[in-house]
Amino acid sequence: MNREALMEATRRQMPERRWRHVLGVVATAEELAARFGGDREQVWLAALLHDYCKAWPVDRMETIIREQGLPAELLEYDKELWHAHVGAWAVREELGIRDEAVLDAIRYHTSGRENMTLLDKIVCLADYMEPGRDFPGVHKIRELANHSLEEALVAGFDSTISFLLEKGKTIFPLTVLARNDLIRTIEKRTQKS
Ligand code: DGI
Ligand code: FE
Ligand code: FE
Repeated sequence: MNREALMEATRRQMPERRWRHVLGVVATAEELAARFGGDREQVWLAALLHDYCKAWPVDRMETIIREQGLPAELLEYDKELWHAHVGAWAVREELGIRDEAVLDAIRYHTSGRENMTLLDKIVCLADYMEPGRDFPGVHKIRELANHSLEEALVAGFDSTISFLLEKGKTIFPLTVLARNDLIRTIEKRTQKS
């Protein structure tokens, strides 16, 4: 599929407002790649497809998790986490995307994970700070992103974790592991310099 066909296939999955968010993530991810590196094609593709099934009905996602062998553990956590894993499955099935690095960036864009790749970080951070985002702390995240992907991402995860604590919700273990790992990466870097 060419770029135009991929964009059309993605736009059809979601309402206009979500599509504008996706375009914001694509533009922001491209800016981050210009600053920090990253394969332009992979960045574009993963950013475009990251929320592919965000607007799908929850029971459709649940069925896919159960029947396609996705991690059953997801069902015990917030439904907001499901679209990332189901999205990676869906773009492989429906659009023929086979690049595992792109599929991983989609799969982990919400939770994060340990040892996030440059591509994972760019997509996850762009999702936090695209121009349409407006939540307490987003300015700080944009500022940190001028010099450090990792520091900006920690600020992003901090805001999500605070939000979840505030609401009395569970925290998916990968989010805690991702944050710990990023903090250690930042610490190692400051010890060296
Ligand atoms: O799909 P988007 O709205 O663009 O953003 P996203 O994929 O980052 O989803 C974020 C939502 O997921 C946010 O409202 C918080 C919710 N969420 C629920 N449990 C967790 C979680 N996010 C993370 N990172 N970790 C969780 O345990
Ligand atoms: Fe998402
Ligand atoms: Fe998103």
